[in-house]
Amino acid sequence: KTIAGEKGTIKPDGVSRQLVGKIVSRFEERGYKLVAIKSLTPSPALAKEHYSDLASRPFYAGLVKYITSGTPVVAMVWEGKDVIRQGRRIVGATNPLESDPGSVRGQYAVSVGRNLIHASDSFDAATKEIGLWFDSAELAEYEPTAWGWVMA
Ligand code: DAT
Ligand code: MG
Repeated sequence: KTIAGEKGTIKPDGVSRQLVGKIVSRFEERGYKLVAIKSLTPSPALAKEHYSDLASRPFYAGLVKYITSGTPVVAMVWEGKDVIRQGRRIVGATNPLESDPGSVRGQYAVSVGRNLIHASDSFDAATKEIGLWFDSAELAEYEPTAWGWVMA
């Protein structure tokens, strides 16, 4: 089953700061469909593969350590019109100094290394990440009640 969705992950700081509900609400209230959601502590292997594009960067080891700290993350799949590009806008720029104040990072984060949430940045990345974090049986197929009105 192929889901044209985006993969979002609330990072350990978002869970520890008890912002999960507020972050989930932004996607839900926008009208996106929650296809999958689970809380877990990723293994180092999963975190490394998730961020494999950044393996040569100086912050990579610290990034993997943060994501695998033991405080769980909340992995999500969201589906709907323009969800990848809109998801990036909901989340905000990587560096909170540049994040729009209305975005998740712009409202709640001040450090690039503790920026609360991951969001896929392309269709290919989303496809890779959904496959990495979820079994296809975990991806729900249903239609939210207002779907036709929101996604017209
Ligand atoms: P994004 O999470 O906005 O997609 P990215 O893919 O470029 O950003 O980097 C992944 C994560 O790595 C980012 O959310 C936080 C961390 N990171 C990026 N640049 C960093 C930097 N210069 N110093 C510390 N951490 C950084
Ligand atoms: Mg990225």
